[in-house]
Amino acid sequence: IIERTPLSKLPCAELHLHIEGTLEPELIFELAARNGIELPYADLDELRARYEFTDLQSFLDLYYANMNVLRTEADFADMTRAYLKRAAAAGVRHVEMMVDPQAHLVRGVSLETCINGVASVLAVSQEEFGVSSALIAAFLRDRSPEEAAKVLTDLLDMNAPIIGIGLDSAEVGNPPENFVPLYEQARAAGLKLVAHAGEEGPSHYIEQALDLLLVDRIDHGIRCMDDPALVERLERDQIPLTICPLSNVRLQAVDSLESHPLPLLLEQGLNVSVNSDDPAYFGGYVDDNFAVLRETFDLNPAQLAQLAGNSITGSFAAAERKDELL
Ligand code: ES4
Ligand code: ZN
Repeated sequence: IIERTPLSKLPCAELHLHIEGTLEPELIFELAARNGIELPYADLDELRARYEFTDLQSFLDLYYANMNVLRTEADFADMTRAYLKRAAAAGVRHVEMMVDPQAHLVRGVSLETCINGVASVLAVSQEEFGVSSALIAAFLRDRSPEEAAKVLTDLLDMNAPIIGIGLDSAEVGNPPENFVPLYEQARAAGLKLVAHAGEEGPSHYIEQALDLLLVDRIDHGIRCMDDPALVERLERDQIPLTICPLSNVRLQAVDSLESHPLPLLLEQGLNVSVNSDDPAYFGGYVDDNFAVLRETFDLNPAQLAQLAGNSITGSFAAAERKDELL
């Protein structure tokens, strides 16, 4: 019998979550039917058979294809509500979620539809689910920096309720240095800054995100392991790394969960947290990520509490909310 500390005793924040990555197969079929969209899969099993990935791109192909069912504000709202319900059950008390506006704009879905659909539910997340929340607009690094700048301008013009910007999608060959003007624009607007770096890309991209984009937090960052001086810097400056164990395993960013660097980074005093990334695609939510970590590495209560605490200190929540959760 495995002794389990109830996760409910560890309130945590989820800092690395793509809301479109919470779109479960059942909801994909429901939204397709509602919107009169014919799916290229006969049934749930046929769709589920596609969830085997060899790298980031093989996942992104399915992730973007499945978004096709998101057409109306209600679709975005229903997806967001389903996530918050599941996250609350996982012990999440605060979430900073990313949305990919460009992935919808290219399909002819407006910024208003996507942002208002998600934001309408985030506005009541505390009252309805006991989860405080914030929204981060993520930009697709495999599309042009000019397009990203235009979308950010539109978001600012419409007063979109975003607290920050992020950078995601295909990493290798699309370095942070390409997005310096975008991050300057966001910083000038008072937004927080995060970026995926060192997921599949080299450790040098993590340094670029810190030195050129001036990010507050790194999403993933696991490739810092290739550069001991960088690991030391991340520890010294307490740069939060939002780690996603099941994602890294499913996308083969690590050879196996057993070889995941999270325990080493935790041991070395870095601010690492546990996150689900795209839970509908990678085999689980935050509680599932904690469960596999605990089973694989036999983490003790102090280590689990440190991970949960890091998620709160690494968040952009107001000081009073952090005090409540710590
Ligand atoms: C993503 Cl796991 C991951 N990496 C990069 N971009 C993404 N967008 C959604 N999930
Ligand atoms: Zn991600």
